[in-house]
Amino acid sequence: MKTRLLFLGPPGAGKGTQAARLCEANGMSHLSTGDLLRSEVAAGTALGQEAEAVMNRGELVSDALVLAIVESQMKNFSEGGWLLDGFPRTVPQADALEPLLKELEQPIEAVVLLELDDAELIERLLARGRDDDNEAVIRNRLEVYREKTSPLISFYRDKDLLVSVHANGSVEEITKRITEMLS
Ligand code: B4P
Repeated sequence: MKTRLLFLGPPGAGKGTQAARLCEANGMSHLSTGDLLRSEVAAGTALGQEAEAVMNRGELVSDALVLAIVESQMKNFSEGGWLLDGFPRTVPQADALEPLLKELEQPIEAVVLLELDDAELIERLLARGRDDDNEAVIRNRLEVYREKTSPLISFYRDKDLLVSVHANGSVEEITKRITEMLS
């Protein structure tokens, strides 16, 4: 099974849910930039204070800030592989990731794109009810995804790394689908 992975997809597609299951089952390191940013916010660090308002508007935190977090965490990657969840989210982040992975001599093996239609995304996020999960903010996050993150689909398709998975159905079904695609 491929164990050096990126998870890509719109907000609410289940990246965090599926990433946690896959990493647990396969002994991979799970790096979620969303979770790392939320811990900085909860701890009230300077970085968290800078990120909080941006996240609550449904915008993306600056590339420089996210890259600083990712770079420090990559040193702790497990031998068993890793999964970057919600990172990269922009083409500049993807460009910056390449030399970091080259230095580690650990190239990406696959980029998993989780796809789901907007109505279901909105329904799931409203049910989750995090601080950034109200309808106006969710719609903005979907716009931001289309504008800034979706160009990564062709970026990774051109590198022959993209694997698309339908993210509808039960959590277990989707994990099975992803695992089969990566075997
Ligand atoms: P993230 O933390 O990455 O969260 P997300 O995209 O909203 O959700 P995800 O797709 O992981 O869905 P989940 O599993 O939770 O980003 C939050 C914010 O952080 C961004 O808006 C941005 O501001 C900032 N950020 C993060 N990374 C950044 C970066 N690289 N650059 C700049 N800014 C960055 O699932 C959603 C809900 O659906 C859950 O309630 C779950 O229980 C439910 N669910 C999951 N699977 C389901 C299923 N099969 N059926 C029904 N419900 C399901």
